[in-house]
Amino acid sequence: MYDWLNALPKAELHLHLEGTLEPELLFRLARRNGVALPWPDMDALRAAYNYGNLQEFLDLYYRGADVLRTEQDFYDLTWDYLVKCHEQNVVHTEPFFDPQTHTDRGVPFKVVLDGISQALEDGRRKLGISSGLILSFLRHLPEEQAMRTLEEALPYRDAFIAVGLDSSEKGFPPRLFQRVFDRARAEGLPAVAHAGEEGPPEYIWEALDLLKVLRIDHGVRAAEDPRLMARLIDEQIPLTVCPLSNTRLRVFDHMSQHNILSLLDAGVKVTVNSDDPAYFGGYVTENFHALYEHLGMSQAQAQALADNSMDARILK
Ligand code: ES4
Ligand code: ZN
Repeated sequence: MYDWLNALPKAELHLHLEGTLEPELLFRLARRNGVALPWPDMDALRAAYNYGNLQEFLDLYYRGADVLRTEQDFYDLTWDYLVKCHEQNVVHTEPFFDPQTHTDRGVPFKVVLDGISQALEDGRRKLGISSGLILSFLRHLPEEQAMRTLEEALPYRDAFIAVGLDSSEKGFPPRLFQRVFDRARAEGLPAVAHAGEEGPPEYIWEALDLLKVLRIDHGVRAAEDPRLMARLIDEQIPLTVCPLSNTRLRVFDHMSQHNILSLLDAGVKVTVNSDDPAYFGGYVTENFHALYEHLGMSQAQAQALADNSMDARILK
């Protein structure tokens, strides 16, 4: 079944480039850039990949991202991910990057963007993988900083297909970012947002009604709200679900309790994605395979999930 799932042509719609930083590359870049690390070796780092919730993961993810300094670093990070896509028949990807994670450390916006964009271009040319980059704002920081980031990005408007919203969810509702999303829309940039991962269904309503998103990232807590479920089904709003992420971050205690196939069978347009594969133990195929192993996903369900991912692309 692994090989069959791997061979399915699919799109990935929820992937943080910073979350593809494998321990090997992290240590190599630390050495290349002379960055001191708090872990003596890769095994010690891997031992830290044991999170009680989203925030515990994010603390490690931002710490890891500190080794990314040069344009070449961002190129290498993105290229390694695209090679994985190629191996797993991900024919289209719409990855996120978090510019504030880098600009707040003094890495210029253009350094980050140029490294990523060059790798995406090489991915199109050498691997045949189509792609569109999503600029994601950090919701644990004030809206003014997101607005400044958007303004810094607008000279490179054509390098993006959309804006997104990520980082710590609880206590940072989508409504706090309405003005920056209004501004992005006025510039012709569509939106997506993380909502209903750890946060309540109300955050999904706000993302739809105030930020006017085309897709919800995660969204698994929609199942708690029957009116919201009816809307997602009626309007066929895609949810970019990340099964291994949800179990690693304890959104569900065990994969056998994950609700993705119930959502699919109820008529919700759900897709399978890897979120932060270096930190959660697998890329897209491993996420599909976990659904087969623990939820008894059929080939027809897998095909429907893969078809949904192709349909839910922003870049058609
Ligand atoms: C993230 Cl799993 C997850 N949730 C929210 N923000 C994120 N940034 C990177 N991974
Ligand atoms: Zn995410």
